[in-house]
Amino acid sequence: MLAFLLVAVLVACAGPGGWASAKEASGSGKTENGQLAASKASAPVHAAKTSASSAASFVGTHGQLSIQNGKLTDASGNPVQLKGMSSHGIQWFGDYVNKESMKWLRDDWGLNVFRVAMYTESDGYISNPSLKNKVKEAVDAAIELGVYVIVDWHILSDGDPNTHKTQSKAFFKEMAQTYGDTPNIIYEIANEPNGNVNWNNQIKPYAEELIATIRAEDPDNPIIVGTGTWSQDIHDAAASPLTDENVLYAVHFYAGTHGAWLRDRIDAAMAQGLAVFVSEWGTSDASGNGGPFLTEAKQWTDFMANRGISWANWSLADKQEASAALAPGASFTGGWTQAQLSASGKFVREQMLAGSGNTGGTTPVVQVPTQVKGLTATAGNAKVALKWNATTGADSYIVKRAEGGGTYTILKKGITQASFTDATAVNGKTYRYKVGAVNTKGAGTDSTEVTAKPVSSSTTPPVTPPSTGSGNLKLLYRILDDNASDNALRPVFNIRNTGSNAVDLKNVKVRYYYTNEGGVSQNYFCDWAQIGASNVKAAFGKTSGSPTGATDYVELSFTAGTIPANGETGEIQSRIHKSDWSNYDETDDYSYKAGQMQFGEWDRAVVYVNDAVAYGIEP
Ligand code: DCB
Repeated sequence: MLAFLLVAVLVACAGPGGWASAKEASGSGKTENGQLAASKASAPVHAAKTSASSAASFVGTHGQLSIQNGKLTDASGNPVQLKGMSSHGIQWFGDYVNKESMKWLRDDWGLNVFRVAMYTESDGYISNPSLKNKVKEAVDAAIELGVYVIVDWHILSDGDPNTHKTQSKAFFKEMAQTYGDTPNIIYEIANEPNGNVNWNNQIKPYAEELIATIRAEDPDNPIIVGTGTWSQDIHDAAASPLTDENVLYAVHFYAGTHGAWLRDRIDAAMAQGLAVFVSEWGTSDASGNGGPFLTEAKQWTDFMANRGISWANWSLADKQEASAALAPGASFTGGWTQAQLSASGKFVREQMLAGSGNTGGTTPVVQVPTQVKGLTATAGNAKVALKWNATTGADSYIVKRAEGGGTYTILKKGITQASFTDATAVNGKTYRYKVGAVNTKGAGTDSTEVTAKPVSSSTTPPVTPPSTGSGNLKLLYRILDDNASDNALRPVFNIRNTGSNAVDLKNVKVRYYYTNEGGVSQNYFCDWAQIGASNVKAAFGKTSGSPTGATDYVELSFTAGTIPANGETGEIQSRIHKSDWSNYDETDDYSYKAGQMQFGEWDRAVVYVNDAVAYGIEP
């Protein structure tokens, strides 16, 4: 609170409120900046927009950023460390990018910068240019909330930033024209160059062209430039830096993969005068999963704090992967309790709050939780399994039960997960259930009610595998990205059961055959599955007899679930990487079908039931 008051006083002294005063403050003692301030102040749209943010906001206080002596510096000439979150790919997790969530992050986490990660490929901007609207929503929100915002051109499978240079230039030109007159925006022109590209031949020429494009519209806001090998090769940039004065160089790290050697590289580059921005880092390993490695991550956050290096953490998403900050089902609009943060999210929030002058969680007024939504009841043998959506503001849940047409009584209090099994239900009786969420302020509105009638297992319909390796199962297949030479295989499967018996997934396997160039070990990730990604397991194997396009296979198996009669598993999104992250050539892979972006039957991947071929043709 004290910090808040001080800030308000400082800004009040600097001039008449809001954005213009911040700009004027930047002019004090610096003619060059003063002139810029004047020209920017004449841009009506954003002057008006920005003044909507409170004068004591972070950007209101710090104003125009620049690089001075290799450090990110505010309008008053003081070094400033920005800390915040990166979105996940906005084509997948864009729902978490909005003014409400950003406000929550600002007030409860101490965030002062937000990074919008707009993938170029993988269903990103190149095939879906309307993603630009999400970027603009984020920038507008950041301006209103008085925080900085990084617009990230998220190249990844397109390792060479020149691949989509034409689109990149048009995109940043528009961003700079629209937002160049606010001090909020920071441009990140190439997330992670990788593959067969290096600083001198591809990245630096690209950066020079992009910087010229941006500078024609915006003379001074910071530009972050990615470096080679997924933004780890800062030494190459240090050996041949760019001439623009307000450039920062990206280093990205994942605590389970990158350690002291990369920190040493940063120190060496800083000693050579480079300004470094860790515009993406994760507590996981470099796949985005594994860990979280919090001890290693703490070495990194301490390192960055000691040097004043700004950072953005990957990622604001509820994906089932260690680097995601939110628990599955967390609200899109903030209000997250500790239970709705992942282990990584809790850690990152602490690191963001550290030294921010914000004690977190004290500013927002606690309100009763919102109504519990999505309640379902599944009857079993003498039990009923209840599930619901994690609810904004909930510290715990209360399950209430009524028998037949009777009145409700409390069945269980203090539940901290979004599920509960009623093991006291009696077979043959009909029960009604409701769930309410509570916190220190009180109880929210109960959910709508659901009913269930448990029955003894002898009367539940049998789950039987098809008698023979029958024709009851079919495999539907599609690809998640159409880049056949990046570092990931991304087949998506959906197993369809056309028979009249449910099939127990424990008896089912799927094999996908391909060539493993280089023969290194590999890792499998189930990115998403309707049957639950954690129920999908994978093993790698080698074929015999050298069939064409199939040195190796990955075999999926399932620890739970059934495919209902005339039903499907739903999507099983798979991703396979080599342990050294080198590229695949998928074009000749036995089970790969180029261009198959929509589901279709595909018999070049094989479904087994009880280890006998049930569908498809082995290579
Ligand atoms: C970077 C990317 C980022 C990626 C994370 C973690 O990639 F900038 O997009 O995020 O680091 O790998 C992951 C998400 C996953 C998603 C996947 C593909 O967390 O949910 O499925 O992107 O879109 C890196 C960083 C470092 C290295 C390799 C990669 N490395 N990489 O050092 O080898 O290959 O993606």
